[in-house]
Amino acid sequence: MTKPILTTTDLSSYGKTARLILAEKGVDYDLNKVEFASLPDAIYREAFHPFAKVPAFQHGEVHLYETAAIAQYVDEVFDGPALQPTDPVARAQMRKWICISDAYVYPAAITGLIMERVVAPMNGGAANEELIARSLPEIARVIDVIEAELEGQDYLAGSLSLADFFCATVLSFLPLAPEGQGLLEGKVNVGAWIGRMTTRESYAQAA
Ligand SMILES: N[C@@H](CCC(=O)N[C@@H](CS)C(=O)NCC(=O)O)C(=O)O
Repeated sequence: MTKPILTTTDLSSYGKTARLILAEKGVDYDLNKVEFASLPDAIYREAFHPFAKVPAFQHGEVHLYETAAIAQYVDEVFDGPALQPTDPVARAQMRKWICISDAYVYPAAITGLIMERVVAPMNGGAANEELIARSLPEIARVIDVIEAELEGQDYLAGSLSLADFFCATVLSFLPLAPEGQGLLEGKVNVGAWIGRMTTRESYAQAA
């Protein structure tokens, strides 16, 4: 079978989710690392991602972008443990949590906090304090909703699924910012779940 190629940057949460899923499935793939600064280039947009994001995925003639699509394809095409439930309710729950990750978790935690508090200063810029202040209640809401969902269950869709690799990966970046660490304090279900996820072998492989 043709060896797939994942194109991503260092420090990409979505790229990490794709790498985790490839690792969980035991897929042998090549990693094509690009720089954030090169994403807007016409050549990158044409070859990989018209909207100038990572990750992008290639498997023979199949070219994909959008992490949820890549994750579904990898789970369905490659051997290894199934990461999508077959039960329609659990499957819908998984889809719901992937949508929540894209619509609320990533924008609040990564765009609103980590990019500002951690990445902007790394690049010599100043954090947008107003954006951070607006994002903190959104992050708190996301954590509270997940804390309640995980009462009495180990994973978002009941059993381990693609959804956990989306949401837990984003939230695992929070301790990089003091405010993020603070918001996680006392959230025992979320803390245990992030611990369960980040101690998986796949996290070490995708580090
Ligand atoms: N909807 C896209 C989002 C991908 C995305 O936002 N990736 C971030 C890195 S985690 C990115 O490429 N950011 C570059 C930028 O916004 O300039 C997906 O699901 O793959």
